[in-house]
Amino acid sequence: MEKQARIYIAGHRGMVGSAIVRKLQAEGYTNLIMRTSSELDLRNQVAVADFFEEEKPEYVFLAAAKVGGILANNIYRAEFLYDNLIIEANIIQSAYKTGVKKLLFLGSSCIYPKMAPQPLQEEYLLTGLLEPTNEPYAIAKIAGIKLCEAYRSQYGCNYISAMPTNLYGPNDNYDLQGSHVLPALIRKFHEAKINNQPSVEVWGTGSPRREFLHADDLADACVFLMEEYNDELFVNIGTGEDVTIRELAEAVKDVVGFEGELRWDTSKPDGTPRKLMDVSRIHNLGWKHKTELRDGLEKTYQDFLANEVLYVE
Ligand code: GFB
Repeated sequence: MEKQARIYIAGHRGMVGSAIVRKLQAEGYTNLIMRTSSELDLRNQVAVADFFEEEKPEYVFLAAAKVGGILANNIYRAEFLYDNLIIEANIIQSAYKTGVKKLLFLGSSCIYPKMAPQPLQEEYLLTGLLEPTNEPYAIAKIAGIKLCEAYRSQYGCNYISAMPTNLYGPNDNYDLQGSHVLPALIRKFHEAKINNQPSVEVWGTGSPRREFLHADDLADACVFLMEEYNDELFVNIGTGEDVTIRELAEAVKDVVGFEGELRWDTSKPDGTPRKLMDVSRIHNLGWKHKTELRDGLEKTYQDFLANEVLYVE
């Protein structure tokens, strides 16, 4: 990508999109195109087509999506399927119609079968049943991968896809009903410490395993792939290491400095037992994460404290 190339970051205000913007700015890319959801509703096909005709981006980071944790995915099943399908279809079709040079589509590790062998290799896609709690979201993200493959096959579009593992970092969602586990635990332990609560409720049994990648590492990988990678097969992005939810809770408790007890609410779903990514392909391409979980937790708690009013509105 040339430094003055016209680069559109769809979803620039989200945790992933804002990390990509920070990375591109740090790398000296000066011509970034961004629209808030009130300026451009990506579910509106005509508005998206008009936007692409007007702005003619050369590169597109497709980081816009309706995202959420296990509870939100399981409750708002229609919205997770419809919104994500329509956003990716509108952007990919308009990118093709206006001759975008290259597009990076961002999926998720939940695209893999619930009981696939671990660690998850890209080849395991569609080899088994999905995890029910996030099947709508997973189907939408699999459709996005297939759209990129189909536009490459039929029209020769250089559209690539990346599958990040569970993410955390600045501008994460800290709403306790809709968020992912890591930000939820940071907020729960922090508020319990401040309010001298005797215990913190953690969902499920604590036995599922999860892999966590800092959003700044993901952004670094996305810019790396946009600059270096041009093949059809999508690429896993992760750390290649996972922890149990219990281990994560103990680590967040320690970082926040909460001294009470953990209480496990087993009425809440565990979700998929494990979804550790096999990251050998991206390692072989020359990329590796930099932020280890403990350091990332400490950085993220400091970011939470600095932005608590904004994050907990
Ligand atoms: O992060 P999370 O919501 O999503 O849940 P998934 C991960 C695990 O943490 C589950 C447990 O076993 C939860 O039961 N957990 C414990 C909690 N306490 C909490 C809590 O307070 N809040 C939350 N949210 N979880 C998502 C998919 O699955 O992964 C999305 O639903 C997306 O579609 C995302 O793919 C990356 O990791 O289970």
